[in-house]
Parts: sequence; C-alpha cells; structure tokens
Amino acid sequence: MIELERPSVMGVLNVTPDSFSDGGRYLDPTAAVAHGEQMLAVGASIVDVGGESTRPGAEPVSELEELRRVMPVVERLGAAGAPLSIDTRRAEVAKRALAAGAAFVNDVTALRGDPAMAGLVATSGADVCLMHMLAEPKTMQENPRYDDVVSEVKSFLEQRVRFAVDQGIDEQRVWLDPGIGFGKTLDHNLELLRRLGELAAIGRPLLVGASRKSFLGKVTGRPEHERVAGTIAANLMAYERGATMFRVHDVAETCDALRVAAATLNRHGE
Ligand code: HH2
Repeated sequence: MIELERPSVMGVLNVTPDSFSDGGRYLDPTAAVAHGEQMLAVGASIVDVGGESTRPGAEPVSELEELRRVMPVVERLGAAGAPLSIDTRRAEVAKRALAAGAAFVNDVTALRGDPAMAGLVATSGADVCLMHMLAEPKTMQENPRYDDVVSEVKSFLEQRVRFAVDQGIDEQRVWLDPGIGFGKTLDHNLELLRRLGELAAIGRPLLVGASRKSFLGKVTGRPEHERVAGTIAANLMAYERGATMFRVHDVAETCDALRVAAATLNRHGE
C-alpha cells in the first residue's frame, strides 16, 4: 500500500467542464497543474485527477476525450514526482495514468465499469479504491431506496473486496468508500456517516468523499462554495468513526481540522 500520512487528504483535481463545484476551472492543463501543486504544498498527501464528472445526471464522456483532458495534467504532475490518483472507470485511462506516475486507481464503479480494470490493477500493483454506487450517475438520484443503507453498502463492499482478491489484487492495496451522494438521500448519507464504524469493521482503510456535496447544502442551506465548514464537520465525524483518507476540494482547511482532531484523539501517525 502506498505510504501516506494518516489521516491523509486527497486533493480533488477535476479536469472537466461540468463538475458540480469546480467544473471549468481547471480545463487548462497549466491551471490544473498549478492547482495540483498548490494542494500538495498545503498538505494534500495525494492528488486525484479526474476527467469525467460523476455528479448526478452527468453525461458520460468518450475515452478519447477523457484521455485528452487528464493525460497532459497527469504527465506533468507525474514527471514532477507528485503522488497521484486517477479517478476513472476506464482501464485504458488508468493504464496510461499509472505509466505516467500515478500509484492509485480511484474507480467509482468498484471494478464493475470496465472488464479490464481488475486485471490492470492486479498486474500494476497500484492501490485501488472501491466505492459504493447505486445504479449509475445519470440515474442514481432517482428515488434511491435501501432496507438498511449501512448493511447493504457493507455487504456490497465486502463482495467487491472478494471480487478484487479473486482477480489477483493484493487485499492490502484495497481501500473502500461508502460513496457519499452516489445514489443516496440526505438521510442515507447521514446514516452512513453516523454508522461508518460498521464499514471500518470490514478491516480495509476507508476513504470518504463528502466535500461540498449537496447533502451539506440541504443541511446548511448553502451553495457549493460555502460548504467548507460543513465538509469539515462531515470529515471529522468520519475520522472519529475510523476513516483514514478524505477526498476534498478545500485542502488547507481540512488538513488543519484533521490535525486538531488527530491531536485531540491522540491518533497522530497511527
Ligand atoms: N466523489 C466524486 C468523484 N469521485 N471518488 C471517491 N472515491 N469518492 C467520492 O465520494 C467521489 C469520488 C464526486 O465529486 P467531484 O469530483 O467533486 O464532482 P464531479 O463528479 O462532478 O466531478
């Protein structure tokens, strides 16, 4: 598993025109690279580069377009030795990003999106994050239903770990993610955070992506760019319940909050 400080922050770098909170800001590779470097300078342990929005209702982009967006950024950050994650459901995109220096595959489909992804991860030796999502981005927020969201997400993640291991992926390289906002109502998201300890009990490290998401807007009444405090609150709740990596847009603020929480809980360097 890649060596990261714990708790660690994953900085979000969306090279997209349509991401829900930073769409269009980093389409220019120079601006994207500068933002990635800046997030690392203020405390991110790794930068997650993505070229396809997964916001509710998002249209998929072609592989060629995704490569065209992410590769100039991955190549430049990778050449500078930056710790990189590639946020993709496509094996070809992951393959090229890994060759250019990425060490982490963030696959929101949990290896269900591309039949070649599991084999690629297994042979590359990269870390991989398996995330829970109900349906797909285009339809996932259309009336999501669960009998018990936490136990259903837990058994999905356990099943995906088994699949990954069966495909030859080293279990020690697998991260898990409850998929906040991916086919979940406000109550589902809050319950997942409240009972995150049940997912931590699976025994794999947890990554949580609550940053600026709409459930925070529903609780606070604030638009995306005013959800920093809400993001921090959600991440601290998740940290206390066992999460170890936090995927955020607001890196410096989140790092400070986690340092205070880690010092308070006496968990630094755990
Ligand atoms: N959330 C988003 C994208 N990728 N990956 C993981 N592992 N966990 C998440 O919660 C997660 C993720 C969505 O957020 P964002 O990248 O800010 O927006 P968009 O999908 O619109 O680009």
